[in-house]
Amino acid sequence: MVPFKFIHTADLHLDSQFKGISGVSDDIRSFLRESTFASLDRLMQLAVSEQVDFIVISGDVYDAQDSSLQAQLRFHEALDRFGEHGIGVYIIHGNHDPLDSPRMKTGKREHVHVFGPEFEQVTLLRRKDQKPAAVIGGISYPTAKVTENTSLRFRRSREESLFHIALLHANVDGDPAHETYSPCTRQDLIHSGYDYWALGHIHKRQILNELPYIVYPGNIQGRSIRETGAKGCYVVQVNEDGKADLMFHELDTVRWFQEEIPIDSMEGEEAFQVQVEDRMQQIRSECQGKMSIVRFVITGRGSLHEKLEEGRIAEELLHELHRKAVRSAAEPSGFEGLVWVESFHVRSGPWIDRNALLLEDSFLGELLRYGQHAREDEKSRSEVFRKALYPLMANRELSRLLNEAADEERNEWLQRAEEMAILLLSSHEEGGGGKIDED
Ligand SMILES: [Mn+2]
Repeated sequence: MVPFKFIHTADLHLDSQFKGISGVSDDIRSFLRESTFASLDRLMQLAVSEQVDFIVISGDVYDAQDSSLQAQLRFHEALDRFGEHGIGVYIIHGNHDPLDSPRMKTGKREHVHVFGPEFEQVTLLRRKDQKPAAVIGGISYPTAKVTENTSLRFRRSREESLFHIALLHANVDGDPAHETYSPCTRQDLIHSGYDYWALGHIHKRQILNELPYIVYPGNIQGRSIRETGAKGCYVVQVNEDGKADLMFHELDTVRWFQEEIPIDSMEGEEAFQVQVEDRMQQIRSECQGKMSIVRFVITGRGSLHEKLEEGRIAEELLHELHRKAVRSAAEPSGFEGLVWVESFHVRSGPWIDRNALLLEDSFLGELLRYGQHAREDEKSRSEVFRKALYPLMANRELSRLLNEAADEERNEWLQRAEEMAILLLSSHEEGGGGKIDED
């Protein structure tokens, strides 16, 4: 087998809108809008510096079916750059950019191959000597919703001795966090006889299997708080024995974080503020040269909870941090090391022994047991929600949003409601109900 090197990337989602983020200045907004393109530029530089033979893109090049003209032009520019360096590009389309959506045409480019809606295979030649190096099989989504297990169509070619790479945009083993398009199992892929499954669709980077390789490289730029951590692609080196070595490379220019701040042993507002600023400093040094966006989740139980619940501390601190961030973004190279606090989520509770309250023969004890049960039992949860949200359901938009909420989110609301009830009721009850003695 001739050794060769390639890049596996997927889910570029060019021109993502970053709709979930508010309060940013125009400068920051345009920096965010530019980030998917900046990651594409870094992908290009990486391909050139690593001297890869080719690159495979496993679907979702564009973010939306009606992708912008800008996204298309920037992608075509990147394709041309790959061509100038003799790097072949192999593309499948996914559920965000199926073949039937506008602007999907890549034009005539010798070095670019876009797979059609039917399974096909191409043999590829190594860049430096044009020796056959690998076979790539792939299928694009003809329309946005592919419910067939298309992985079963992959067959090894007659060029038995070559390394076989499969390009598929699919949900392997039914990841519930993503739409189950092109559903298949790990076993389906292992039995196919292919050496490397270059997958796309799930944005979380993961290697599901090593012999053969079954790989999600994740997206190249996180787009929301659900996509935290480093984002990038894999450089894959295949040696003479057909063994693959994977190396992850970061490509993101904006990185998302979710950080917990426990308040258990926190004395006052200043301690909270110091904790927040320390974390921001840590993130800044971890992400040099990048912008970061962080959501702080306040957890634990402590005396500070009551004030946090009231909202003023976090609101004022957020306002101040945003003011500083906007100011430093306006300076030259101001986005490097910029940390934008997306929000503070209060998930803490008052300084109270909840377990003791749960056992108590009181109204509050009863209420907590009721909440606990609703969180554990699906039937009673929907009953609680049906009754509690009834007045809001007449509003179409509200009822749509409420119905969309996942069980996890509903449980979080219940938990918040309980903490609020503890706060409101315990201060009016005789004896304070389960309050921890201060000593
Ligand atoms: Mn995607």
